Amino acid sequence: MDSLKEKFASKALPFSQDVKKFLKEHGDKVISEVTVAQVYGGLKGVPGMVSETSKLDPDEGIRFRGYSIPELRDLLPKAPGGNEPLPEGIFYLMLIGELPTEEDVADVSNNLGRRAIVPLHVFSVLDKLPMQTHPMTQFSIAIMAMRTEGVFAKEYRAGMSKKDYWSATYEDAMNLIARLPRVAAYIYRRTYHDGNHIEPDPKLDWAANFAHMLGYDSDEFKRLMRLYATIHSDHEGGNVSAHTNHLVSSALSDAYLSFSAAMNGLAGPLHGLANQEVVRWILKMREEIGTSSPTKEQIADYVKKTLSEGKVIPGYGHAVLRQTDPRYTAQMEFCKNYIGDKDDLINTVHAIYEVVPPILKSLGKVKNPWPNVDAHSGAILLHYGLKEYDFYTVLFGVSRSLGVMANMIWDRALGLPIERPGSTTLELLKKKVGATELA
Ligand code: CMX
Repeated sequence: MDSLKEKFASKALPFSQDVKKFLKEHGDKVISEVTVAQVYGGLKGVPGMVSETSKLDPDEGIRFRGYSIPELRDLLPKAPGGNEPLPEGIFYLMLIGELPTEEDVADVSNNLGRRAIVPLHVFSVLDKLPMQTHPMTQFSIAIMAMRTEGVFAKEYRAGMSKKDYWSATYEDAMNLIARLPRVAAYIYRRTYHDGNHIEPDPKLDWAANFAHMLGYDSDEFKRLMRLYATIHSDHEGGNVSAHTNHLVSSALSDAYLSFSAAMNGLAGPLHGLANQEVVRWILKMREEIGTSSPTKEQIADYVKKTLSEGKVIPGYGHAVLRQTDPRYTAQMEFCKNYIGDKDDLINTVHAIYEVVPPILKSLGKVKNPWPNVDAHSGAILLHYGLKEYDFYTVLFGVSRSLGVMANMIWDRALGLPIERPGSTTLELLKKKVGATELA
């Protein structure tokens, strides 16, 4: 057993006993009520699952095991000479529940490095797909193609005991996290660089190696990828990608089946695809207005036009957050440190931040007029030359694997059952609230 797995086992056993005891003593206590509007409104605010890796506060934003993003940028180990956290560190924190030391992070990095070989048939599958296949579709298919290596499915078939589910899931989760950067980089190079692929460099950390395989070898881009993966890794349990993984895996579907499903959810424009939509929207605005530096007045007019066409402003709003997303702020700070005010597109992103919230507020229905993570990420990628915005959600997906896989290992260790919420009908709801006269 590798040392990370051993450490997890030493944490998971007492924790699951704690959960059992808590459930026995308090399992019948009521913690929430559900309104009719919530039943029709995507169950927002209804606690329906447990996720220990991170918790989202509407005003303060995300905390990973209790630590905010600014705290983690300070506390998590960095690569030599770098000043952004290594994503291996946030994975360790989410999985083990403690801040890692430099050695812990090096151990995770080496562990992933040992597992990083992608079976050749995955590349053959990708090579068969039409070039116009969206990168997220390619990504989801490639994850499914990797399932031939699945440990959980093989051991389940061989009669694995329930108590070993977490162990087989750990193996699949780690293999998946290790291999996703190579698969994603392969998709990028085949789609946009004539199949001119770049071999991994085993001396690099997980995010830097990803940057390298994509073809972006500057220190700054490697730093960006470390920050990007860290801030995109998790956003508590109920967002579409995390929840999809949790739901699908509750049927004992393995990490490949569950994560591929999660990526199909991430590929929706109201979730992860918003990062490509933001850049598409800004480029279209620049084209229509005829300038690369639109004024605030021009931006305001374009925002109003977008709304009048019955569309949303991508990158703004959130189902839980009610303030500026700290993941947006972290990227703004990255720009301040490394890019300054010389990039027109990034300046426009910051101008949009001043223009959009008052307009969205004035509509009177938007619960959160502030920017989310996706409002910023694409512009920085474009600054470094990664201009193929259809690929951006794949970067989000690779990063998101850290959080959802940590959760999946925990779900198996806790032996969580199949998920099966109740559904209802309008007629039953009317009866329940005494509104039969409306029938
Ligand atoms: N632009 C225009 N209208 C918006 C809006 C926006 N950015 N955000 C919300 N609204 C509208 C909704 O469409 C809804 O309108 P209707 O009542 O006419 O249907 C109304 O305001 C109320 O919505 P809400 O309760 O404030 O928001 P939801 O929780 O339903 O949806 C989200 C949240 C993120 C889907 C929504 O804000 C949105 O569509 N934003 C733009 C897309 C985006 O940036 N998504 C990325 C989110 C982060 C991520 O997951 O990566």
